[in-house]
Amino acid sequence: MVCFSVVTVTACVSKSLSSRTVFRGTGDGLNPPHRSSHNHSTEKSRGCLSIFAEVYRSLFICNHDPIGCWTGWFDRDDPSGTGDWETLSDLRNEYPGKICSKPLAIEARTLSGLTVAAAGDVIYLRDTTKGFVCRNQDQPRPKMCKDYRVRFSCPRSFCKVCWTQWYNRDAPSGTGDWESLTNLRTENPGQICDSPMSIEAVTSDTLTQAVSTGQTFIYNQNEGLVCRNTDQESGLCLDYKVRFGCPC
Ligand SMILES: [Ca+2]
Ligand SMILES: [Ca+2]
Repeated sequence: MVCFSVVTVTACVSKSLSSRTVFRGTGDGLNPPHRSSHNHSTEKSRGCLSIFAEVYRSLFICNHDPIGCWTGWFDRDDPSGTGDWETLSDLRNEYPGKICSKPLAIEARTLSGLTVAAAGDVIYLRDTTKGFVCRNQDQPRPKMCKDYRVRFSCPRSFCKVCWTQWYNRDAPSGTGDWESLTNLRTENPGQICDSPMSIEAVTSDTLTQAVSTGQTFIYNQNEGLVCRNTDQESGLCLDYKVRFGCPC
């Protein structure tokens, strides 16, 4: 996989901005943005546009989706018996078709969100062929395993995502633009899946991809987007809208 250099990106973006070209996202988050039809352009910027499209694609793949997609979180067992058994064979039986045949990575967290390292348990098994097991017998008595959930990274060919509608619940006129998943779930009950696989955010006016605005914010599928005015050089966030990618 080839990533373009920062120098190339900077030069290209600089040319684009000088010619007042605005880039728009295509909506699926995986394809390059296209140019708004009412913006000025020059031959230089058009050449730059194609470069930028490829840069965007490469940056997106390299920085945001390095190995495909993550499944939702799975939690089929609790540690009340011999331990917390979240094995791939059991999970596949309970959730047919939800996990790819050859996961590329596995992540385990406690139900409260702690990493394995932070939880401090002795883990018996954690790999992409058998899954995850924490045995109570491996913990110093009388400690038991914590309750874990797991998810798996799968190849791109497995990544089927269905997008929710766009949400824009807030404007940055107060402390910032709060499009947090918690707030959106509260205000739109039952509309957003339990474990979104991805998120896309764009500005509400020009549909610019959030990652291209240069602003600082929290931005992930587990928390949504939270942009605080105090974190911006300009002192004001742009107005964003968000949508979430869910398992189909
Ligand atoms: Ca569990
Ligand atoms: Ca907003």
